[in-house]
Amino acid sequence: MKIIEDINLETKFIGKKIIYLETVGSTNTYLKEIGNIEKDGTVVISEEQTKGRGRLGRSFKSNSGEGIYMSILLKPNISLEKASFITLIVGASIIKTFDKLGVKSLMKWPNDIILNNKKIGGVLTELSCEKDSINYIVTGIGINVKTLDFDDEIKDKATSIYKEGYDISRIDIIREILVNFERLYNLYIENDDKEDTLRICRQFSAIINKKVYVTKNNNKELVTCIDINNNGDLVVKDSYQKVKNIVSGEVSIRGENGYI
Ligand code: BTX
Repeated sequence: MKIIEDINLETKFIGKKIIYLETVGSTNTYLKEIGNIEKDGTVVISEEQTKGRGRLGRSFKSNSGEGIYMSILLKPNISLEKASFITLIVGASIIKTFDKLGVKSLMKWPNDIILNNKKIGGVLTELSCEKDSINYIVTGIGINVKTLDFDDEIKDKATSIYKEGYDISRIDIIREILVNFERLYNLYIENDDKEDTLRICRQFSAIINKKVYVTKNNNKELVTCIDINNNGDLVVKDSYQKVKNIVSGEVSIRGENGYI
């Protein structure tokens, strides 16, 4: 295990300590276990994950050396219901990073990053709570950077930056994500300012103005996405033209004719 104290990041606290691992089950699980003793902003990066996790018990394939598998520890003084917005902040930081690096990625609300209609990565935010207060938050980022071959079950919906024709180093992506994240996160935590994050989520949305299936507890409904509201909820219109807000959490979104 290598601990990098500073990789010349232009940040105040995010990534001031980076724990670098060759392999781990899951960077989120690892960081959750040491969340009490490590300081706010600590980052764990692994070359490989053997049990990379997605949402709702799903797995995230994390081949050695092929992607970014990274988690950030956060200790904000916020109420429980404000925590889910952090997933959108992370997503917006990733999208903004790629935009700057010339990669036109989109966000599939609330946590997937899409390139050319396929998934290049995702975000998994988890909380450690006591009663109604947050001990700490771990938010994890998985991005396929160099992967060329995907397992059969995901090969139709997964891709990587390299596979789509972009040769960008992982460290350049990581640096830019952490800088963008700290800025958007501070705006939110210090001033409750969500404007920039929401603007990016709306402008780079893969699903606004599209029909998608929303699945919750085996209930599948075809809706049209209209907007993301100021709370970060997805605003949709159902088949009876009724407008509803969808809160992230237990829902999955699928395109009308496939993944997106
Ligand atoms: P998700 O639940 O939206 O996506 C998981 C689903 O995506 C899987 O069920 C599978 O269908 C598909 N999938 C699996 N692996 C890949 C892949 N490499 N590329 C594209 N599609 C895939 C998304 O969850 C959130 C993923 C967060 C991963 C990070 S990595 C660092 C941190 N540690 C950890 O264990 N998870 C997070």
